Amino acid sequence: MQSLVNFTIITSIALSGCLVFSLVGIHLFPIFAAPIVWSTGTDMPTPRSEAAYASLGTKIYVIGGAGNTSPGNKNIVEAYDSSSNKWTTGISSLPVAVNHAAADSYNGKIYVVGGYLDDRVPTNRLFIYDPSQNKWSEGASMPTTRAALTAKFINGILYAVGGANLDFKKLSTNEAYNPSTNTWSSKAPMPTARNHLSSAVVDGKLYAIGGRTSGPSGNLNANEAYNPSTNTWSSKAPMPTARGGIASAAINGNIYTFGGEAPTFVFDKNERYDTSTNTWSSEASLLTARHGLTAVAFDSKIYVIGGGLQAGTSKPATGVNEVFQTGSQSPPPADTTPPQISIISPSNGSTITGSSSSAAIDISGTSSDNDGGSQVKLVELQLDANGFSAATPNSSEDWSKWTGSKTVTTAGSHTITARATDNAGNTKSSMVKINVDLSQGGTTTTKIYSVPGTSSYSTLTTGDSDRVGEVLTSSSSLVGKSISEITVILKKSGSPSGTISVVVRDGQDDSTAIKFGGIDTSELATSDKSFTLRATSSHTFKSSDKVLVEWSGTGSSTDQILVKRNGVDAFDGTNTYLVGHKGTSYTNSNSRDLAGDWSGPN
Ligand SMILES: [Ca+2]
Ligand SMILES: [Ca+2]
Repeated sequence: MQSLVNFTIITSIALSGCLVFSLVGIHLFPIFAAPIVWSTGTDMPTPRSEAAYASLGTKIYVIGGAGNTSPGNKNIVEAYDSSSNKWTTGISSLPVAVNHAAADSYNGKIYVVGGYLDDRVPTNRLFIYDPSQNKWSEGASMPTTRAALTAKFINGILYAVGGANLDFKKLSTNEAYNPSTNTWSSKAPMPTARNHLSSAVVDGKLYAIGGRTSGPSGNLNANEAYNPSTNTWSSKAPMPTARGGIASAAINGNIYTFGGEAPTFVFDKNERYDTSTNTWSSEASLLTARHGLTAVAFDSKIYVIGGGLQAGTSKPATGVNEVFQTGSQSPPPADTTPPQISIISPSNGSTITGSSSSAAIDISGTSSDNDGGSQVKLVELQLDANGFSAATPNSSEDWSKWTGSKTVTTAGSHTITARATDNAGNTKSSMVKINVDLSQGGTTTTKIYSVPGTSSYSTLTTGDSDRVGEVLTSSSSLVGKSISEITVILKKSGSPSGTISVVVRDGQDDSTAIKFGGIDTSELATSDKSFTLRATSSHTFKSSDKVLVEWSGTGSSTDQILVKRNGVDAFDGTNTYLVGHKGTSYTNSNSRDLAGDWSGPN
């Protein structure tokens, strides 16, 4: 290859520290503080674009794709061995010819999902290659038929994200395949619907980068991270150059994103995203501009193979194998330092007063990792020797402050332990001892409100409602009375997490006037359960005050807290009635009341 000869010269000059233009006048190689260079490996035997690809052992499998000079699909599979710089042929062909499919490997096998069959008809089929037998088998089909998607394994589950349907429409679909059960399930959709995107996995999260809305004129710079452990997405710094038809590979927490397709040209871009600093930088461009390419990292090198040389699938494809050396960037030192964790409340040695049967302990604290560390991944709470359950972060992935709740049902001394874990797996615990007094309970309060409830519920869930309770008008019999203890009846649906708060909000400014306590969602069942919470002080009701059960949701509308109510007006006529909260406003339901009992001090 002509360009290969030229390139060897450029590299050697670049290493000597001069700013150099390519002898063929195409490439400009800026000088980095440390040299980062491209070299070439053995070309792929069958030039192809829009192939699926996955690494397994020391090999890169390039699977199917579009052929050299026509959009006709291929079912050929070729594997490049990075340790010998040789291609293996004679691999069993994919059962169907497909392009724009996605692939990843797990447990010694390669999984290929979706893609376009002939005539641009998308498929939902899942094929599994076992190299030990050189055989393909078929798994359960993906629920949503699509092509130009991306798919990656995290902790043994394949997440298939985005893509295009039969009408070339962009998709936000996120579906997960479990090889051990051969079943698919639906996951939180990607915030920015797109196809022709790329992805890479860092620290157990899938980063979905770039893509487009439909054709190359709709290129996107979106960068969104999916955390399977919380089934939530978070927005990250956008890619500098909006591109689709790209490929990404990760090394040492950096994701390199190569190539892409514009309406009339193809990109040679190489942009690096540093997941630890949430910043992008420009890196040395591809030797050969292309789209629909493959990129796989081994050690400190990324192998960027094949692709289309011009915009459009029916244009010439290449088998070039260009190798990007990232070795000059020394890997960050491994994080072996445990994070810090502190319990702010309750304080060590404090006494907490409960009802006759239980006391709800609100717990809050702080956490941080060492400078340059891998950052806190999770804070968990434990009561005595019971199991740990996750606390609630300040905001998504921000554990600098956290809250949680535990319910104690026996008087006396109890231990609360908070444990922080960083992304490198280091842990640190902190504990406080508290004394729980249940002797005050049940004897010093008077019931001021009692509604039995029927089989009727208000739902707390993401995007629907985050508070439900009872509002008092100026004519309510409760105005002027005091409340210090409340019983609410709750059940759950789906997998809610975090803490439910029970409070009174001030009728004038909506601030929290009194908090009775928190209920850890792990204590809920799918059938009714009563929770009695007692505040350490009391609140005297004023007109428009609201007694509320509050929960902020998980991000998935299928995770729900169901708050029991009476289906008809059971207490104090329409002077006291059920209220919901959505967005920033309350909605009234004056023919119903909240189920439960309220008591105040004598
Ligand atoms: Ca650390
Ligand atoms: Ca009422």
